[in-house]
Amino acid sequence: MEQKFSLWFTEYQTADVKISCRVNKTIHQEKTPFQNLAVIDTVQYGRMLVLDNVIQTTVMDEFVYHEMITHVALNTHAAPRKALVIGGGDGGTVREIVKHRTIEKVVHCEIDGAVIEAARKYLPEISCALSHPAVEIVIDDGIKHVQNNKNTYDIIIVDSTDPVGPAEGLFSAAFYRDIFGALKDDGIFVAQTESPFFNRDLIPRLYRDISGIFPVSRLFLGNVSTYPGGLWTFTMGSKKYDPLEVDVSSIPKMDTRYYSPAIHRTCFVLPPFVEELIKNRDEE
Ligand code: AG3
Repeated sequence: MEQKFSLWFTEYQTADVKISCRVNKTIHQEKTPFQNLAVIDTVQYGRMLVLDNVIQTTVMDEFVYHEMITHVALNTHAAPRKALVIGGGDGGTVREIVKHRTIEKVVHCEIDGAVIEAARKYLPEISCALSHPAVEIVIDDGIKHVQNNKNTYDIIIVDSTDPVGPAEGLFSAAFYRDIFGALKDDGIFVAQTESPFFNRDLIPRLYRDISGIFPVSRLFLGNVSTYPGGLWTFTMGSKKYDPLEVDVSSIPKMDTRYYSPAIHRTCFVLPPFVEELIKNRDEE
């Protein structure tokens, strides 16, 4: 029998939980001005992007996250034309956005150009739309970008790393207010908001902040096998449209593997332990 290498990559998902993946090969490693970046080829998940030792995305399960962070919001908006992605240097979110026929322009604002370069070279399946004619790449701080571009976007997607290090400011009420200002009158914002098992302080705070700024706020779920706990949350703030009022039978047929019109509904059905995180405590 062929012997497998005993080379493993380990992420500490919390101080007390770790995930390990058997490695075929380290494809690339560098220290950027912002973080440590690695692309690793793993036996189970294929190539994965790792930033500061945290799994960002893998060729095997990236579709769940990128489809959910994109299509729920874009199919809630009547005609999204101009979208902004903050973070998401691997390009997966941009790839999903350009599947929408109304989209004319995607501004992709990533603070660390090295992530984009590595994704282009080593993760072509994920980064393939980065050279799409509608896409403009801006290497800048997303916080500055939303402050300087008022009333500009139909959709803003915050595809960030965990709320430590470079992404910390992307989980603040001040940033959400700037996002509100950068959206048009019927704009929609969505962010990845971590694990309902392990981030039980963060999620209620974010939800409270977002619902204090946007008339419509909704939390929804997807299942990302390599993220802590698997079950993952996304939070939407919308100025006008409610994702629960979408006529799902009118959603155009899309090339997706997780998102579907039925999932557009069911992703908002929250198990009680998740519902509890966003319950308005004043109403009790
Ligand atoms: N953004 C990373 C989500 C957080 C993952 N956390 C973790 N594995 N501990 C995803 C970037 C994909 N575009």
